[in-house]
Amino acid sequence: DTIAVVGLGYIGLPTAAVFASRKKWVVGVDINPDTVNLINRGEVHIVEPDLDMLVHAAVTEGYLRATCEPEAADAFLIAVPTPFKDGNEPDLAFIEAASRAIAPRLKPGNLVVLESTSPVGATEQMAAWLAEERPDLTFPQSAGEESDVRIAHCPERVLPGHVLRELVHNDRVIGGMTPRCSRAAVDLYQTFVEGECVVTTARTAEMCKLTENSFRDLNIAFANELSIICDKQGIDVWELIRLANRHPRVNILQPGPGVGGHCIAVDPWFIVSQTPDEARLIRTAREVNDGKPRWVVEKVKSLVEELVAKECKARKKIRIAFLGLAFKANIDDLRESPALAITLSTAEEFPGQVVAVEPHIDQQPKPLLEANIPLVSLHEAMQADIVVLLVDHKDWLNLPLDVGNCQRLLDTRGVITSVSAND
Ligand code: SAJ
Repeated sequence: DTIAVVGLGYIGLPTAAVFASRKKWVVGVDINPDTVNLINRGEVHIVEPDLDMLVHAAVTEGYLRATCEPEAADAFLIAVPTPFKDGNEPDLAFIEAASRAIAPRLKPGNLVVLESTSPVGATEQMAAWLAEERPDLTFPQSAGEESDVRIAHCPERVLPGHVLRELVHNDRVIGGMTPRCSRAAVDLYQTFVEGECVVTTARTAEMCKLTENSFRDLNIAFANELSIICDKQGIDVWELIRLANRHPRVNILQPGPGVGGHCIAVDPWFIVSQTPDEARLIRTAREVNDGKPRWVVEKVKSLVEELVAKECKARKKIRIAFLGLAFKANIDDLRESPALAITLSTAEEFPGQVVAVEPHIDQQPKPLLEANIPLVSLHEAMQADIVVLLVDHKDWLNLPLDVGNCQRLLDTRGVITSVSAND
């Protein structure tokens, strides 16, 4: 059996490599020739533990190769981005392009699976694009169980940083356009999935993925709202959450500087854009989480005013250090990172006064370069007048804590529990 994986990004490449590691013939398809060449040399363009080894082995053994042009295969997996266009609707242009690109290669008996996170109805839309390109073949929307081509949605649900483990061990939700389509997709995924493959409809599978990320967003928003309330009330939110979580039916997540990454901060908007009048909680959670970085910046500004009022230093001389730039702990990914956004907007208010520490990257990223924010050592950062912890990296485990009269520490992640300010 040959499997074509269209889109060799954070999901497509690991999935292609895992199929290849189970001795399936895999052709990876990507529109970017640099990505294709790199993979054909056995190298990878994304950072994910053990992925480099797996891809290298798969390419060397000949089970995985990459190309820009789709080829005939038994199953096609589409794992392309679905960005949220201009802030008001999901953009299916990549799914459309991928569908039209594979359509000429389709044969009776083929299976096409959409893996990309999608709004409800996207799988049916994909099937419609395929049918438009191939009037000579039959598809489930018109031919039902007798269709030549089988179509299913099987959303990815892996956690960046643990992709290879979660790909194998997580349960998979498989939504075929018909039961026969679902069965074909289950057979395919059972090649490597050790979790359960649970069957449903395509629309339910689409909504399921959006629901999972909205659930997490909502619960983080609750924690973030509590952190702002507690700040006003003079209560330690971390202690509060630890105590409340001792209740057998309470399990509050952790507040932070905001929600980053390309999934949780985006997917809930898919639901809001399709059902704006009904999705009231989901929208509010997004707004609460999106508002948190601004709150942190305001907090930093008030700390500056405090130091000025205490006559510690002139406003222009106050140095502010940010610990962590990634969108979450122990990764190097700066995409949609609230930590990065906070660092940049503080530097706009206090140009030349901001430094940052990010142990997971070696080179100063472009936005930092442009904003004149140097990357410094942890030791140097701890000398700043205001130190703001933004990411709970393991690297801060033994922070040198010696907060003087004229120094301020703002911990947005509750890593430092025993800060003793001397004043
Ligand atoms: N965060 C908090 N407090 C918490 C947990 C997370 O502030 O208690 C923040 C993180 O710091 C980060 C953001 O939320 O900025 C998102 O991080 P995450 O670890 O919750 O999730 P992602 O974006 O890395 O991956 C999510 C996962 N979804 C769920 O856990 C429901 C993953 O399983 C999905 O596959 C992925 O989205 C995706 O691709 O959709």
